[in-house]
Amino acid sequence: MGLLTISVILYTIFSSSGAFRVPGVLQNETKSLEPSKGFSAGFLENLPTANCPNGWHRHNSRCFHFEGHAKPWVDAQNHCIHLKGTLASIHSFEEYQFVQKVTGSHFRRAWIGAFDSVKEGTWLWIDGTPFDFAMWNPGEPNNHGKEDCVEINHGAEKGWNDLKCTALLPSICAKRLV
Ligand SMILES: [Ca+2]
Ligand SMILES: [Ca+2]
Repeated sequence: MGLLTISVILYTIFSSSGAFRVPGVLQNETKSLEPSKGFSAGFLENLPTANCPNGWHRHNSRCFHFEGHAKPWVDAQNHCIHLKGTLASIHSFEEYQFVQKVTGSHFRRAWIGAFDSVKEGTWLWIDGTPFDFAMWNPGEPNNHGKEDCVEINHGAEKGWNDLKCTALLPSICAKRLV
């Protein structure tokens, strides 16, 4: 038996046993198969992710992340800071449609980064960008019993509602690409 024949046999044995697979490649494969918090993975997979961290979705120059665990607004913001972002600001209808998709196929209610707790009726974004767009539901914002934080996907219209900041909701984080 020639050396070449032995090499071919050995290669066949090892490659079929997976011994030639690089550990790094295996890890990446595992990551890409991981559903995002086990929630609407198939739907979210269709959103672009280029240059964003795992679990974040790309839109223009920002990455967006859906946090499924319900929290008060301030805890949601702190969680976003921990992930090196902030609660998301939204500046156009097209951007809102993208953010709705990030919440999954059921368009779950979620906190975004708008608040009027500094001055009632004056809305600000926590990321410091101008408050130049809103998608309020009819009759909102109504500050009903003191509501200073904003949720999306509210009611049948799936628009925005001001809500008590202590309510427990999922949230949307965003960060700029560097
Ligand atoms: Ca208010
Ligand atoms: Ca309200």
